Amino acid sequence: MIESNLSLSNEDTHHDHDSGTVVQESKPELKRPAMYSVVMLNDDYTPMEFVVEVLQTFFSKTPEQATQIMLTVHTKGSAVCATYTKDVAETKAALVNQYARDCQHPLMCEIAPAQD
Ligand code: TYC
Repeated sequence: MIESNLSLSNEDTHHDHDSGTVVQESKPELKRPAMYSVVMLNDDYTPMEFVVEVLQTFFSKTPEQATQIMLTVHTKGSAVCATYTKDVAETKAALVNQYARDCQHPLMCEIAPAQD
């Protein structure tokens, strides 16, 4: 049986008039998803130009934005590249880490719960 859940609260149940079966309505999925940031970490060896290329390629940054983020990582130790849902953040971090490995650079990204 197909029933809309849009006008029902989380606790609502229906008594099916034909069979007497109690139908638990599905919970409306209205909450915004948890968000995670991809955080880039500094190291002593990855060339600055490579970091800028990564930020443009994987995070669609302009050359100016990419340079600013790279310099923040270089001077402060880390910086947020971008914020996504958890699945996307995990995938972006893994893609960057694999690409850096493939290119034999120690550059690393990790993910962290976004600050609101
Ligand atoms: N610290 C590196 C250097 O001096 C540059 C760098 C910047 C490396 C940002 C990693 O995420 C990074 N060549």
